[in-house]
Amino acid sequence: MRLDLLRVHRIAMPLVRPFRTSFGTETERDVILVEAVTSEGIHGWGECATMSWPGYSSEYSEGALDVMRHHLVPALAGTSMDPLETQAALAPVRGHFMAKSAVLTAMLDAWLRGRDESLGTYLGAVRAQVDCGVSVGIPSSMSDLIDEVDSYVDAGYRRIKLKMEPGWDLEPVRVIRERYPDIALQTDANQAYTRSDIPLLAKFDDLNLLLIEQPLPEEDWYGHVLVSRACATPICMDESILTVESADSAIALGAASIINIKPGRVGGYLHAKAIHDRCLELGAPVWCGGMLETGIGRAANIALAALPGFTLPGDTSASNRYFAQDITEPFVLDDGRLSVPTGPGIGVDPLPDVLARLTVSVEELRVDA
Ligand code: SMG
Ligand code: MG
Repeated sequence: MRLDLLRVHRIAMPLVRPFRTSFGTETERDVILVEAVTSEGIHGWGECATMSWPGYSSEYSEGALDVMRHHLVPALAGTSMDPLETQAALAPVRGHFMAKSAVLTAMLDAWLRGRDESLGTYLGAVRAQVDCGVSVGIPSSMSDLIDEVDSYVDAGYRRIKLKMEPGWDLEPVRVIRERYPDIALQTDANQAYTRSDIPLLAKFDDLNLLLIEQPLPEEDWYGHVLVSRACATPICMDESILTVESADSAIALGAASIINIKPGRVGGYLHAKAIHDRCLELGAPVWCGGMLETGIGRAANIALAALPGFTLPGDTSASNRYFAQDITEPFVLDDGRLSVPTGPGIGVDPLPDVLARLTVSVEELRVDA
């Protein structure tokens, strides 16, 4: 089996509510779906985790498209569909992990469909359902926060994550902790603090949080060591972790004790599994992050979250947390959990009519033999 072409679909997905973080607000997901078409006519799908602008990290959708067109697709010339071989073919291109992940996942999905094997089985999933958390954006008022959290608790989510930034941190988290004394609760700063905020971060110790995620800029490794020393609350890294070695460094240096694994951020599911495997060896818990994925990216993330080291609930929420209409059959919460797809590959397909309705543009990238 050979790769014939990659079809890149650009889709506009309105979010059910704006999602504000310390770096900006998303109102619509600018989604790139990569469709791999093989010489045998098998179609595989991968979703790019980029947003339309480089606020979460340096990657963004136009940049991902550019690197796919000019660097990734040309690098695939002559390779087989074997996942290790395709991953190796893209390795000479530095960075651009989200673009690589989308391409590699589409190819992996096609390859697995050809073998009639599910992604979960291939990765080593050990459970049929995964515990789900939900990430709550920075709202415009405390009462909006309370209403949103109430709705998620009522829906059965097993963990609540509150986005925070300077000026919206200790007080809202305390309000939610007092309202829900026993709920699993954590925060995510998306790099919004500096070393001078360490005394403030230490005050979260009173609030019995699972973790504080990425308090400082992604490059500030020693700063995270200082935060970890000052706080009893476990520190988790998201943006800083790009490779197995960075995860290993985070744990060894004491910069973090928990790792958020996002397949897009680390260059695909094989790298994500490798980080999981290393953290499992080290005894460091991991959990599956989210990038407001459609059902395509979500299906694959849920398969990953079923690996044994994913012991904390992920940002793997139900479709209706994000979209009125998902691009696949919706993922529906069942007692705070989502089921791992069991069909071949990622186990889901885009609904053709929905895809057609939401598509902004389609581009075919041919792979030279
Ligand atoms: O997919 O539920 C989701 C979003 C989870 O909070 C989430 N992601 O830093 O962890 C993170 C953010 C990045 C979102 S970029 C808009
Ligand atoms: Mg995060």
